[in-house]
Amino acid sequence: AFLENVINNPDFVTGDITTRFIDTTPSLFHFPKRRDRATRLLRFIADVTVNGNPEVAGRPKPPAHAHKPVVPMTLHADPEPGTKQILDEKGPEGFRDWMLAQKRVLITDTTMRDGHQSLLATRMRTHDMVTVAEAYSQRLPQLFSLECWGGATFDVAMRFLKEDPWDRLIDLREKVPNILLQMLLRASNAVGYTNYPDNAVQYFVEKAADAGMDVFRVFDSLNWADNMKVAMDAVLKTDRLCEAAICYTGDLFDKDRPKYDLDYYVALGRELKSHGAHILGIKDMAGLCRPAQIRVLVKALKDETGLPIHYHTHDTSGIAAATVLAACEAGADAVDAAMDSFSGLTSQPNLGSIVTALNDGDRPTGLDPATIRSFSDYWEAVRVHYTAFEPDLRAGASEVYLHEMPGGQFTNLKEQARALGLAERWHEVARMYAEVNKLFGDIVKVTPSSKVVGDMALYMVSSGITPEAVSDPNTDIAFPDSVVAMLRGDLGQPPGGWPADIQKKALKGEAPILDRPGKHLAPVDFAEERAKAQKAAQRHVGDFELASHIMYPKVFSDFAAFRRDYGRLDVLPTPVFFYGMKPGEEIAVDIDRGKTLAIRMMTVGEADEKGEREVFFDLNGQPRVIRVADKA
Ligand code: 3PY
Ligand code: ZN
Repeated sequence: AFLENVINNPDFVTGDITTRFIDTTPSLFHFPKRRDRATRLLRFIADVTVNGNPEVAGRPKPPAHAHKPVVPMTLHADPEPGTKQILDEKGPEGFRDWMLAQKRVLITDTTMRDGHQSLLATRMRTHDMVTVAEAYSQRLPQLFSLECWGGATFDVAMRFLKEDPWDRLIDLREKVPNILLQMLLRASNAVGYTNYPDNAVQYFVEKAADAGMDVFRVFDSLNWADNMKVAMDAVLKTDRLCEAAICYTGDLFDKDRPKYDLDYYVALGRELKSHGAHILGIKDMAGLCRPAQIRVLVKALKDETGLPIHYHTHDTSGIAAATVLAACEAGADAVDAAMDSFSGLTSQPNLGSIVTALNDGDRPTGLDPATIRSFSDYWEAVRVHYTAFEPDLRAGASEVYLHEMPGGQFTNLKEQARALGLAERWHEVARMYAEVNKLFGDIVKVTPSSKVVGDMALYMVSSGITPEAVSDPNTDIAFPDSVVAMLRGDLGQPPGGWPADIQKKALKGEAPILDRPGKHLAPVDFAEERAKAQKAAQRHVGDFELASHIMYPKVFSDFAAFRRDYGRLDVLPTPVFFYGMKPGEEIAVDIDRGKTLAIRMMTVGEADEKGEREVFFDLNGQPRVIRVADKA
């Protein structure tokens, strides 16, 4: 088929080809499909129905009352113009000034990114987001932004949800043309866990902007502004909004920890402004900032930089909403919250309640609490379908002030501890996490530095290693690889550098790097990488997918293979994706604009002598039979 395509291609026929012919002519790879989309989808449904989805194996099931989430009513009128139009009209600097001129507090809804990342192990599927997206554009055009992309969502989408994160962004953009879309970008770590070459970071940012991203919240896991510059410059080139975030750690007022005092944050804020930030984010990823601290911090950063301030926190402590309200009183321009049913605990504080409280004061948000509730009801019904990923967490905990774990890491680490047989010793792990932070010289802990601290804490608790043993130059320690890499300087430099003694011990004579890790990484050769990606995927790979391959080559090729077998799975309702269908159940699946499949599951046959079962469907009124191997 490939040769046939080549021979019949008009450019080939006329001789108008270059050596880049294959790269630039994706249609060569459009072979007559062996299986049509409907069949591939039926194969997936049949397989999950017979064998289950390994992602939820052995996990709690949704309760019987789980039902289809009801999308808040919309009129399908043209949506009102919102923040997206203001950015398009005024450009990023004009937008910055517009933000500063607003009296109202601007609200970011984090439900589609940090909300589920922090509560449901990042498992929310594109289907549940895109289904409600148009309603957002119609009913909530007053929102500042939807945080809906980046952070851990990028790899989890491919790895576990078998969907393309770029499809998510492109579809949300199409359905929400009026509200800013926001992402979390880990500076040189992009959406990964390690530094990437500079041109890989630049490419990623450029593609995200092409796909519709508006606000890039850029942070560095050690608050190292030098290491944020590459990503920030890339954002500035796109003419979208560069929100440079300062990660908040420790306690602004603790005289015994003077490293992270007000002068530190103000100096960092100034530096980020000098790098071109349009907005200054305060990224309180563990939710450590209390009302007294935030008042001082917001005021100082605003006075000293003149930039709009956007405050982000987590409710692990149980009192984050108080801090958000204090931030607003102190002059924060925008704040983050999660829809009520995705709020609290390690997620963001409650959007509906914060809006209601702010509307009592002199900076009302312009948002209507009743409308918010109808969206929260939708998300509440969505959440029930993800029962398998609900954390074992019932109450806020002031213990967060001791361990300082980010909200997005907390349940993850707890799960890892359980897997190591340390479930009963969780509080010990939490205390050890604090000890490891001290051993590393008191650092900012946020992806990926937080993961390194977690690795070390788990290693020490599970192997019975004390902090004293780690410090003792005469006791040999088998440091986890991630720890060695971080102390070598692979993630960059913390303020004041790494403590020399532990660094020396971990590196065993190897010389650390002291400058930007990106300087030591060879630039990506895009043509070469595209060829590799195409080989792995066995088809043409476009620019978005190339960016996925550059971030996560193995995850991408596994995903591409899955996609080859089953097609786009984000079209399926969540219960079907995780649990398959029951006999008699019928679903309508939109596989394309105006193309809907009516799928009814009829019955599942007995396993034959080869261990295969026939699964009977009715597809748009026609009987279809799919054979699947029963793996039980
Ligand atoms: C991430 O990097 O994914 C985070 O949420 C950090 O807070
Ligand atoms: Zn967060």
